[in-house]
Amino acid sequence: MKAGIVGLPNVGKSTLFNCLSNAKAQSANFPFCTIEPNIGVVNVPDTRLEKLEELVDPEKVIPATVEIVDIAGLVKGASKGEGLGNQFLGNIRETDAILHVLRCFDNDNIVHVDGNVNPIRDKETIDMELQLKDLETVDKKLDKVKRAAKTGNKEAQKEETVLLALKFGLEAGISVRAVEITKEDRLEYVTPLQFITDKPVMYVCNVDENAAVSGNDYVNLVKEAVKNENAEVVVLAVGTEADITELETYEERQMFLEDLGLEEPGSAKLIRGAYKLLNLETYFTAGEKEVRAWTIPVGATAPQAAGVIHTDFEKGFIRAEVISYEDYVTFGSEAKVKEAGKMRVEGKEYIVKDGDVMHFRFNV
Ligand SMILES: Nc1nc2c(ncn2[C@@H]2O[C@H](COP(=O)(O)OP(=O)(O)OP(=O)(O)O)[C@@H](O)[C@H]2O)c(=O)[nH]1
Ligand SMILES: [Mg+2]
Repeated sequence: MKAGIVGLPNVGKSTLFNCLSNAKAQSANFPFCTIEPNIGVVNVPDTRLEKLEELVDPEKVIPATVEIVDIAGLVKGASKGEGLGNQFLGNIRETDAILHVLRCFDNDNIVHVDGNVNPIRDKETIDMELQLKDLETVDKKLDKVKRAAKTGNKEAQKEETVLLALKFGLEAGISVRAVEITKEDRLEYVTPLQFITDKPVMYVCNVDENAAVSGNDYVNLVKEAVKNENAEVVVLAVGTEADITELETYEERQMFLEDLGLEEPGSAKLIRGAYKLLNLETYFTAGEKEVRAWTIPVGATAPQAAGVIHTDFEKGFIRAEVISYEDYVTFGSEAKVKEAGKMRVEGKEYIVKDGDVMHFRFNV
């Protein structure tokens, strides 16, 4: 599961990637600086992990991670191959969620490919290219389905109706995720086609440092424009945060953040947002050797969660011993939780909850 950073050229995508990940991407003040996607594995900041570390005092702590991909900038005409558009769109298709970066800062020295700063127009440019690409997919599929529908095939007729709804939506500038289609029809006909505009999206407003806390007029416009999309809008001073990442010590970085008026880097919020966007959550294992956060898809069962550690754990799953994070913190240790009778024994059907602290019993 990975989230892709998408946007026009030169809006700060690679700079953002660099403040998230230790894998340094080339960033420079010219459009199309990035061609090949940069892939980074990013730790997911989680205060619960720090708390468990404090309580257990383990030899090591391992956070959850999420994969972030920095993709080349898209321009108008990308869906027709402009600016290596087809290759770049292919890179976006391979991701599971989209972090859409919008330039919301003024600076005459940083080139804007369309002449001036206007995040709403920029968003529409990107959306349109992604939608046009999806329209191609719909049209291809419709071609096939139409023939079958004509012969009276009921199933094909149903599919045709759904595809036509998508087609009309896309032609009117509506992304696949926002076209009104029933849940069943979506699963049956829409999901398998892996539309780009069906991927969950989060908007990242790249602002300058004096807007890091409360945003600016551009950000307000973005929020207004996307208010019906049910998408998160994150405000981030990307350039400034990239500078902060370069500082040597934690204390220095913290001081810098406080000067900006931030308690934690905006990038931390963004990473957690990406994790959520990918529909991922965390359970913990907590022992003296290691306290660790493990990543599972929302809704995973106990055996599936065990399988993230080792496939044998899943195959030979017997039961799970579960402590909720809150109970762990309230009672302060596994032994005390047990004493209080708050440790639960759960079976194969148990749906793991975000924050569960777990032990698995299994045989191989
Ligand atoms: N002033 C200011 N400059 C920024 C900010 N973010 C990025 N920049 C600058 O803008 C230029 C482009 O940044 P990149 O991160 O390379 O942009 P990109 O979106 O990856 O661009 P492409 O790879 O060409 O699509 C660089 O010179 C950055 O230093 C910001 O928040 N404020
Ligand atoms: Mg770049």
